[in-house]
Amino acid sequence: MSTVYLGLGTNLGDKRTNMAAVVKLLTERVGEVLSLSSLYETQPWGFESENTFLNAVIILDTRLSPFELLDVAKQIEWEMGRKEKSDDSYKDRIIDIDILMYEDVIIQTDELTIPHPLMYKRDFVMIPLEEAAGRVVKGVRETPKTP
Ligand code: PH2
Ligand code: MG
Ligand code: MG
Repeated sequence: MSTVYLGLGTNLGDKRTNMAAVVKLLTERVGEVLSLSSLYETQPWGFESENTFLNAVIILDTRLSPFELLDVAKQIEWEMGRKEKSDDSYKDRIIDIDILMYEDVIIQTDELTIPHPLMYKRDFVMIPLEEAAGRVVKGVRETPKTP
């Protein structure tokens, strides 16, 4: 079993519904959820859009390899209706699933770079990551404190 940290983002359509759908599909196809951050409303970073984002970080245990996980993530994005071509420019999207970290694995290929090379620069990743990771101690699920 490997622990994987995923960044989730959506800024089109019913964003809360998109988040609920992606969490369900990840649970079914990737593995058990160890932790899920709150949903954060964020301004578009790195491009102009009138559509704000919802962002979150989810931590799961998985039996998938990093490249199997990448394929599953792309497949879920596709099934949820993400149709824009992936070129270098950022665009509005129904759902984005980014692999932030996978155990302590380092991968640098054209297809996949882990850890995610821009994660440290992005508050919309680091703030939910801190929240979600703070609840996971060596893969043991902890009950979040009630507010
Ligand atoms: N994703 C991007 C580019 N900019 N901005 C916000 N607020 N949230 C995102 O998830 C996001 C972004 C590229 O994937
Ligand atoms: Mg992204
Ligand atoms: Mg992406």
